[in-house]
Amino acid sequence: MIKAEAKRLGFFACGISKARFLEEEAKHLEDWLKSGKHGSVSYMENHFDKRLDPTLLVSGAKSVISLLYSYYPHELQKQKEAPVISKYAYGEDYHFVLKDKMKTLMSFINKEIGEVNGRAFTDSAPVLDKKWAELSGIAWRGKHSNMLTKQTSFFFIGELIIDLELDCDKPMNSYCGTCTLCIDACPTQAITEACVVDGSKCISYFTVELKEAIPEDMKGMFQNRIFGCDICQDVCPHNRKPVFHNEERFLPHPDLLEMSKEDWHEITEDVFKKLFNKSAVKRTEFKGLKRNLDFIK
Ligand code: B12
Repeated sequence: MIKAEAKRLGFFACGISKARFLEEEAKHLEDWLKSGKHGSVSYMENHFDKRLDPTLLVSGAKSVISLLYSYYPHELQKQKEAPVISKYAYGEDYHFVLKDKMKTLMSFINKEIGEVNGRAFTDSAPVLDKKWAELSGIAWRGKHSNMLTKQTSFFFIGELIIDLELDCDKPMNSYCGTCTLCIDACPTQAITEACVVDGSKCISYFTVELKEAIPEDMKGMFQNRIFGCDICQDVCPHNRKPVFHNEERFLPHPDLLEMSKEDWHEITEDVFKKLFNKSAVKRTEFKGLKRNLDFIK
C-alpha cells in the first residue's frame, strides 16, 4: 500500500529496510572524514553516531522507506558555448519538493494504517541517504559513489524513518561490471577508487559548497561547469535513455535554457534573483556564481 501510494505521488522507486546501526559503514565514514575528503563541508563531521544509526535520530524507529525521485529535464541548456549548470538545479530546490511529497506520503500512512510516528529526510540531515537506498534494494552504488538503477542515476533520494515494522526488501546486485567510464571521465580525478569520491576534489564541491576562492591548480579543468557537475553521470551507460521527471516545480525559468555565453558572463544580481528565485543555485549566492563564472573564463 505504501509503495503504491509512493508511485502515485511520482516516486519511481520505493524500497524498505530495517532501521538499525550501520556498523559496516562506520570505518568508511571515519576514514573518509579523517582523510579530509569532505573538504570544508564541516556539517559532515557532525552527528557521527546519528548518521550511522537512525534509531538515535527518530525515537522508536523500526523501518526506513527509501524513495527515488527523477530530476532529468526534458530540455537541456540550448547554447553550446554556454557555461553549464547541473541538471539537478534547473528548477525549484529539491529539498522543498521532496519534503512536501514525503509529508503527503506520511499523512497517507497515518490515515490508512493508523498512528505511525516518523520523519522525512533528504540530503541535509545526518542520514546516509545512499546506504538506505542500497539496503532497500531499489538501487546499487555506482563507481562514482552515487546510486544507480538500470534506467538512471539522475534522481534524488529521500526517506521516511518511521516507528512501524514493515516487510523489508533485499539489496540488489551491482551492474557496473568492469566499466570505469565515470572514473576516467572525471576531470579532477575526484573518484579515487570504485565507489569512493574525494569530495574535496569534486567540481560540484568547488562550485556549490566551497565558500573561499577555488584553488588555481584547478584552472582549466572544469569543462565550462559553473554549478554542480554531471560529468560522471553523463558518461554512464545506464543513463543512455534518461528517465525524464514529470515535476512541474523542476521546470527552469524560461530564460535559463536560452542564455548565451555572453548572457551568463554579464549576469546581474537582478537576473540571478529572477532565474534562481527558488533554486538550489541560491546555495552559492550571486557572488559565488560570479566567482565560478570568472574561474572558467
Ligand atoms: C557530502 C555530499 C556530497 C559531497 C561529497 C560527495 C560524496 N560522494 O560523498 C559533494 C559536494 C562532492 C557532493 C557532490 C554531488 N552530490 Co552529493 N551529497 C552529499 C551528502 C550530503 C552526504 C554523502 C555522504 O554521506 N558522503 C560521505 C561518504 C563517506 O559516503 P559515500 O559517498 O556514500 O561513501 C561511502 C562509500 O564510499 C563506502 N565505501 C567506501 N569504500 C568503499 C569501497 C566499496 C567497494 C564500496 C562498495 C563502498 C565503499 O563507504 C562510504 C560510507 O558509506 C548526500 C546526502 C546524504 N545525506 O546522504 C548527498 C547526495 C549523495 N548527493 C547527491 C548528488 C545528486 C550529488 C551530485 C550529483 C550533484 C551535482 N550534480 O553536482 C554530485 C555528485 C558527485 C559524486 N560523484 O559523488 C545525491 C545522490 C543521489 C544518487 N543518485 O545517488 C544525494 C544522495 C543527495 C540526495 N538526497 O539526493 N555531494
